[in-house]
Amino acid sequence: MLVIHGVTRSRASRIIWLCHELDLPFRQEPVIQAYRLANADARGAPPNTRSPSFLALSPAGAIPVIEDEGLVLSESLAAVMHLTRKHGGNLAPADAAEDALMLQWALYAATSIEPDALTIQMLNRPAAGAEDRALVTDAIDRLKRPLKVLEDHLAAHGHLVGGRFTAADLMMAEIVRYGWTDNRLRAAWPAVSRWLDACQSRPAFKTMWAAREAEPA
Ligand SMILES: N[C@@H](CCC(=O)N[C@@H](CS)C(=O)NCC(=O)O)C(=O)O
Repeated sequence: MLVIHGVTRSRASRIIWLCHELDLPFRQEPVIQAYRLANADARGAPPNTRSPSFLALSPAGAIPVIEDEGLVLSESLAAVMHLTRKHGGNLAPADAAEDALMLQWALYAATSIEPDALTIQMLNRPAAGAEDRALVTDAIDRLKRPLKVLEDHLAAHGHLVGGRFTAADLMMAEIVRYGWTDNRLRAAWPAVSRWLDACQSRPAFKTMWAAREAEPA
């Protein structure tokens, strides 16, 4: 059976959402981010990204990691593409061109959107000081260019690839979600907001989200 190493409050959420979309059984090993623990190296600490057993599996020391029939794979988007291609169906690329487009959108999300979207999620707190608020505003400004690309594409096509919900939408939605914790983005990009709401109304997303919410913050 597929094993997913990583708590749901991590980028493992992408893979877990996909598994629910595909009705794919999996076992989850709840490895937690070391930085979330007071002492990750203490005897008796829960399995975490600095645990020797986890580092033996994945020297990069980051979750998620999957084990699939002997294949050990890190990088959440690689795992989503691998499982999508392997199990097929409507979320998978129908041909080489769709495969290339899905990869294009995944890489665009990871390189042009994720770093600033994460900054927004991590620093946008009610108690944020002036410095953090300025960093969030800078991140919102930098996102204008890639979000305009996304807005125009979604306004014209409704989805990223093939006129239907695919793994490309799933990967992008999980990255855009980080930024949408700031209402300025929701107000500025209506087509992206409508598309994100539709992605998050899918039963498979809701199943993943319920599991995520059940974990300690
Ligand atoms: N690009 C990687 C990023 C992995 C990553 O940074 N994971 C975070 C959690 S979402 C992590 O494990 N952080 C803990 C650490 O680096 O110790 C992916 O998409 O899988």
